[in-house]
Amino acid sequence: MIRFLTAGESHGPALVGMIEGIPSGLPLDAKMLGEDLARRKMGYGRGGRMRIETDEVRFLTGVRRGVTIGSPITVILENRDFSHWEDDMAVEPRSGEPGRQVLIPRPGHADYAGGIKYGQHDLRNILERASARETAMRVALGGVARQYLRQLGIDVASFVVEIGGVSMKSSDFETPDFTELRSSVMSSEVFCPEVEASLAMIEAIRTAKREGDTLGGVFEVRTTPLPVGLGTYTQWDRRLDGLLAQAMMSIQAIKAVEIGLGMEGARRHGSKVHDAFLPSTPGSPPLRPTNGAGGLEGGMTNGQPLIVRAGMKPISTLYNPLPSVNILTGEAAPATIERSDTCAVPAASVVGEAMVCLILAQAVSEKYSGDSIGELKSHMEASGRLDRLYYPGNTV
Ligand code: EPS
Repeated sequence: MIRFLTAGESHGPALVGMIEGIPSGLPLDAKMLGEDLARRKMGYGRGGRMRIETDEVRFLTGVRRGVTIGSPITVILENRDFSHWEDDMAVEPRSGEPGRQVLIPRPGHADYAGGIKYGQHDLRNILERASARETAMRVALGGVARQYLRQLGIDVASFVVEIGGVSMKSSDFETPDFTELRSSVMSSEVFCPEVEASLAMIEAIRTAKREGDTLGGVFEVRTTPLPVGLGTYTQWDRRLDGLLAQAMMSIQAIKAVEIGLGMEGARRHGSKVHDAFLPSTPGSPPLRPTNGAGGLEGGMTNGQPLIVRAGMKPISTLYNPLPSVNILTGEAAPATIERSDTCAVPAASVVGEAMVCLILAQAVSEKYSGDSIGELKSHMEASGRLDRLYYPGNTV
C-alpha cells in the first residue's frame, strides 16, 4: 500500500513529505522531480514569492545511489523565504513582541474557522499551514509516483481549460500524443494549448490584477490508457472515481470535480453519454470510439484514458479587500492583505497531475503489489494475460 503525508508551514524553514510503499529498484533522483516543481512555480498571474523560491528538493531517506530501496522515502524542500520570516516563524521560543500577527480574517480563506477551531487569535497560525505553499510538497511526492507509473507505461498530463470565464473553444479537445500536448501547454503562459484562448486568459488576469481582484478557472488532467480494473465497485470507499474526487477536492481552492463528461452528461440523453463497444480484431479488446465516461465505469478503470477536470475558485487574498472584522475588537476592517497571486490555475493544474499520479500509484500497487519494481511488473504482465482470456478468439 502506498501512503503519503506532508508537513510544513508556508514561511517556516521547510516543507517535508513522506511516501511509503514505493517498491525497491525504482530509479529516483531529485532532478526527476525538478521539472514538475519548476512548472508549478510558473503561470501568468503568480505573485512575487515565486521569484524567491527555487523549490529544490533533497531526499533524506529511502533512496540510495539514485535508486529506491523499498523503505519510506522522505523529501525536504526548504523555503527560501524563511530568511525574511526567521523571527516571526522561529520554531524555538522567543521573548518580547509576538511577531507580526494577523487579526482580520480573509473571506474565503481558512483564517476564520481555523482560528476558532484551534483557539488562535493570531490567524497566522492558521494561514501558514492552510496556504497552498504545501502543494509544492505534493508535487514532489507526486513526482515519485509519476516515476513509479512510468515504469508501467502510464503517463499523466494536464492543461488549463478556462480562466475567469474565458474558455478554450474546443470543448472536446483532442491531441495526438502527450509530447505534443506538453509542448503546446508549455508554450502558453497559462498552460492552455489554444493560442487565442490563452491570450484572452492573460488579458483577463491582467485586468483582474489592475482591479486588485483574483481569478479562478478550470483545468483538465488526462492519462494514457490505463489497465482495466484499477479501483473497485465492491465497496463505496474503494471506488476510484470517489478517491480521485477526494484527492482533487483536497487541493486548496478546488471547489468542483468532473470525470469525463461530468456535469454535461447530466444534461444529455443516455444514448449521447455512454460509450458503445464495437468489435475489434480477434484477441484484442473491443473498441470504444468515445470516452464520455472519462476512463471510469463502476468506480474502476475501463482501459480508456482517464479524464478529470477540476474547478478552482479565485484566490481569497484580494489587494482590494472585502469587508471583514478584527477578531479581537469586533470592529469593521478590510480583510488582511497577504502578498499573494492573482491567478494560480496553471500551478493548480500541475498539482492536479501530482494528485492523480499519487492516487493512481496507490490503485496500481493495490491491484498488482510487489516489493520490487521487477515483481510489480511481472504481476501486471500476468494480470494482462488473464484479461485477454476474455477476448473472443484468443488462445492464450
Ligand atoms: C499563498 C500565498 C502566496 C503564494 C503561496 C500560496 O505566498 P506568499 O504569501 O508567501 O506570497 O505565493 O504559494 C506558494 C508559496 C507556492 O509555493 O505555491 C497562499 O496563501 O495560499
